[in-house]
Amino acid sequence: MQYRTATQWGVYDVTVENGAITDVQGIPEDPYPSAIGRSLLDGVQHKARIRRPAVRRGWLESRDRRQRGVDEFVDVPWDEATEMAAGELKRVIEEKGNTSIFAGSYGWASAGRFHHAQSQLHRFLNLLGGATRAMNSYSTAAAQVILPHVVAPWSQIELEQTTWQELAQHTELVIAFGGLPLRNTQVAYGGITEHQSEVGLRDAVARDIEIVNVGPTAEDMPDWVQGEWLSCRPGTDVALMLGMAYVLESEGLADRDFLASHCVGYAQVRAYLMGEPDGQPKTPEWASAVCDVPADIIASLAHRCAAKRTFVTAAWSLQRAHHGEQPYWMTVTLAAMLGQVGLPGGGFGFGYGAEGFVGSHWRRFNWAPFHKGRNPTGFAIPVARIADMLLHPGATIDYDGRQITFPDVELIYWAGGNPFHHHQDLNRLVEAWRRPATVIVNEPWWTPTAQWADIVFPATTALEREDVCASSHDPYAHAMRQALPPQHDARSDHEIFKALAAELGVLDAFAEGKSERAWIREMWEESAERAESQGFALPAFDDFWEKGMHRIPDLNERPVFLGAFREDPEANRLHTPSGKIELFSEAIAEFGYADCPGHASWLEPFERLGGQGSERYPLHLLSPQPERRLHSQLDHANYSQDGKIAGREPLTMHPTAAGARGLEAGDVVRVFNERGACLAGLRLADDMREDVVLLPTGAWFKPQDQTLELNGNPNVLTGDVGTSRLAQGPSANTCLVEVERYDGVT
Ligand SMILES: Nc1nc2c(c(=O)[nH]1)N[C@H]1C(S)=C(S)[C@@H](COP(=O)(O)OP(=O)(O)OC[C@H]3O[C@@H](n4cnc5c(=O)[nH]c(N)nc54)[C@H](O)[C@@H]3O)O[C@H]1N2
Ligand SMILES: Nc1nc2c(c(=O)[nH]1)N[C@H]1C(S)=C(S)[C@@H](COP(=O)(O)OP(=O)(O)OC[C@H]3O[C@@H](n4cnc5c(=O)[nH]c(N)nc54)[C@H](O)[C@@H]3O)O[C@H]1N2
Ligand SMILES: [Mo]
Repeated sequence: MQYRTATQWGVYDVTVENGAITDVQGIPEDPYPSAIGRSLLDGVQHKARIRRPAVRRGWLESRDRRQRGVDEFVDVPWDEATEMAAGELKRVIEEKGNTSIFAGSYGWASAGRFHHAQSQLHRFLNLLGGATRAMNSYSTAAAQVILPHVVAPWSQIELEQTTWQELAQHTELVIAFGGLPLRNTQVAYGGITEHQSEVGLRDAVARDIEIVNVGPTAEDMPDWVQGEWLSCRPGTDVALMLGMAYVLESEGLADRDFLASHCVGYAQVRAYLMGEPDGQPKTPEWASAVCDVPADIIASLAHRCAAKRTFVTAAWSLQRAHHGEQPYWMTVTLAAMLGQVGLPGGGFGFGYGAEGFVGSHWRRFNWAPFHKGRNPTGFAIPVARIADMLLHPGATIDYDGRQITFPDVELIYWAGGNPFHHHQDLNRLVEAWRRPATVIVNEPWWTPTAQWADIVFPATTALEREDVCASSHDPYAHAMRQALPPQHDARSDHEIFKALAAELGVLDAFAEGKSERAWIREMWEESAERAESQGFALPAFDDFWEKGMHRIPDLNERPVFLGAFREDPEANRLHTPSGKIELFSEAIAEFGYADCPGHASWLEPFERLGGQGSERYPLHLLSPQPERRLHSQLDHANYSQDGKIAGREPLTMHPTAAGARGLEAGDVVRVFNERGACLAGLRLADDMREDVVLLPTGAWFKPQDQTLELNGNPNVLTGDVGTSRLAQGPSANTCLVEVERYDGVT
């Protein structure tokens, strides 16, 4: 039998024979189906599945916290495990209050609107009085906080910015900081039907657009693009852009009219460029010493940008770094100086090689969600400050002009994420994670986070339940069929919370007496009302369910991003305090943060090549997204494992750097700094910087002890430092290391 399913990396037809998955095929609508789909073949029915509810022995016997992550687990029947978890939730709420429950529960889980693990968890906890939540994302925390001050809310930029079609038609020069790694466009949050990024980029290439990849590796641009590669040090893009801006200003190439009519604060930027406040003009020579791009190349890049219809774009990775607010503010500043914001194919945009929906022209539509209700505590921390919160209850941090005081967390509940994948400085997280009394996790697989819990509930995967996949940036809705019975004793997150809700007296409010199918139908009907108010119709639920797929109508025309603002900045004010692009922000300046001053600035990160820390650790480690999986998901499956070297995550290095260390391709290497160490399998590439190494995220955290991680998880090396007091985002890409051969036995 064939069943249609949807994932965060595409839609597939899955063949099931005799209860086992035997084939996975992309659907005809998808021009570039992602090969990650293959991991469903063996990854779903796998020995890594959690078979039954399990409780950690130390917690069960003595409420121990220190052996968390080390202890063995004991299988416990569903009703007993449910009683234990409910009892603990009740105790913590009564004794410590609701903010002592941390339900940050960040993570990507699976596609499907109803079985959205985090929404299920939040609805359940809201009915108990709420919990401490998390805000913003690991993906774009710095962007989400800085850009509304400067130009527009992040969600608007993400969904409305320039399309690939416009780029192909109007742009002459694309400057891509961090390249356009199509590898990442396999994925889109909530699901993706047509993988169109490669279509868009191929169109642009066919029209002979000049494309420049500025970054640490040529591999961030497909080789068929045949563009230029400008090698720069990671984390120094702001200096490079300032060098370009200096040239524009000093040679009279900045668009003074646009800066005067559509922006505020250019005077302060200009003064900074000329070195008035700090005695340092931001000349190309100055920039070159920081970013390692020759000064004449910086100057000529500025000249080329000013002479052409230029699109300046930056990868999301640039802002996942210390002072990550600055590269995005500077990207907007540079584009504003070029004066092409709001012109077709001109201006700025972000993440064209980050997710598959970016730059798509499809109609945006907000499908009805599974309603979470209101969090009565109203309390949230910046998502990446979790270890700080657990380690320092009662401490106060700055965030976007206000202050947040950390609660004393007694219980963590996680559903649909993997903090032992996503958080930085995992050795620090280990310490922090052992502070609360109880950790409860819903998971399909024995991931590191499940292994680091006290009570583990086995969750079904998307293939073991039914749902609807539909996301705000994709024109399709898909009926996700149940292809397999729940494996072993697994239950859907919804069922898990229903049982807990029954135990705690909120079952009626949580489930409203509805079956899962009834919820899905009701969400469809609410979406149909929303569609009607926007002038189009959805089919009746039963018709949709029978057909299995529906495509909403395209828009006739997509307006040019910020085009109306360009035409009439008074009538079409931006949502910034001045209504204009804020190259200098009074609001941010008034916060008085040294690590995020009033205009885009070059600020020394806590470590960098050619700067602090590089004498001891001469290699910059970047941890980009993995080619063969979504983060840590299905790392146990053959498709991910086939990409390993010597059984470990591949570390990519330049042959000269490897030679200097006596290393060869295929070697097991030890990657280390003062925060930690991991093993990896060595891969060589000669089209990258000699002082950079790349270790993708997502290998399952497997510590031999505090001093060595065995699978190649880069987050034992990264620093757990907020981007700044403004956004408090993650700084994963600010990281120096050394690499040596590993001859030990593991
Ligand atoms: N060093 C470094 N670290 C990074 C990054 C980086 O670039 N460098 N990137 C960061 C970014 S951008 C992100 S978004 C994060 C991603 O971090 P996460 O989103 O936490 O990573 P995933 O591996 O997708 O975790 C999802 C988990 O949900 C589980 N799951 C799947 N379906 C279900 C379900 O139906 N129910 C339940 N209960 N669980 C389910 C999966 O098994 C998996 O363990 O990582 C961040 N970490
Ligand atoms: N296959 C796959 N695709 C994914 C994901 C996945 O897990 N797997 N995850 C998805 C998620 S959650 C997200 S948030 C996006 C992330 O999208 P991004 O954050 O854009 O992706 P990364 O792969 O971390 O980084 C892209 C490239 O930026 C370069 N780079 C890093 N630091 C710098 C720098 O300081 N300067 C310059 N110029 N370049 C730099 C690196 O060489 C890297 O290859 O990807 C999404 N796409
Ligand atoms: Mo992300």
